[in-house]
Amino acid sequence: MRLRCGARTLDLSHPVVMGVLNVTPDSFSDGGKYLEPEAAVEHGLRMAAEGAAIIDVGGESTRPGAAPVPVEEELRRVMPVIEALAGALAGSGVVISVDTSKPEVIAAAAAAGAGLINDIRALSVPGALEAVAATDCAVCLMHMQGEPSTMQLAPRYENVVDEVRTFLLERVRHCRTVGVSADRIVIDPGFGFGKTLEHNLELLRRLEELTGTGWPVLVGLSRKSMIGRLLGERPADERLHGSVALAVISAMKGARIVRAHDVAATVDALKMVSAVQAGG
Ligand code: 9MG
Repeated sequence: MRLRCGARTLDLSHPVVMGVLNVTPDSFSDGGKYLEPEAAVEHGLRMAAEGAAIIDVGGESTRPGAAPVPVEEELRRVMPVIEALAGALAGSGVVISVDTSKPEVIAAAAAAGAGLINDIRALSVPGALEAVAATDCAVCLMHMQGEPSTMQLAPRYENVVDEVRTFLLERVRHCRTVGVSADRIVIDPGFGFGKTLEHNLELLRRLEELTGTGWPVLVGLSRKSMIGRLLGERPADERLHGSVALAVISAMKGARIVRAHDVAATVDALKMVSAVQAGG
């Protein structure tokens, strides 16, 4: 399984890590830490050295309750970081991803060397689908019920796995209709995005129903509140072991990309999964 990300191609025959780089003042676990471009680039390069295959640069917090950011501000936050990382990581094989829903940011990031568009709104913003189609970037289509500002108020599903899968396959169909080739598409159930703890656990328990579709699956569970709750309301900076455990469970169930804050630990854990899977 290979994912075409602009000039680079990712080998997904074994699970890989996407390192989180939030250039925001208010993300839930690292908000404000990497707001200065120099600090953000240094952290991105550290995650690449630790083995991340993808660095995901985001300029708008997606935590529950987060407010939207104007396009000019999002561009001001992410573009210097993407430009610097694209230069520093040229030839390394590491893919730069941009976590955005805005067509203007998609176009600018792709022109600056990003190879993956990570969209929590699955290209539903007007113009986003066309913006991706005009590039040769890969795209991650994520499921979310509602919007970050309100999504955790009262999430409801009849059958969370069926509804998430149906939604994602429909978004894949839209992508294919505008000419995005199959080797550029990844799907993601969107853990914590308009889902209760029970919904998240059900999605994880039945993850094979998504990985079995044949589309590469990305999961983002790192440091999320479900881990805090399962460990007795642990704060975000004490969720490493829980995060690594869920990364391993996801990869064993076929996830190909694991979005993580703690790259070195997650890379080591996924190497264990690859070793076990290679023998099967
Ligand atoms: C930006 N972001 C935060 N959590 C995420 C998740 O679970 N998946 C993806 N694709 N992006 C996420």
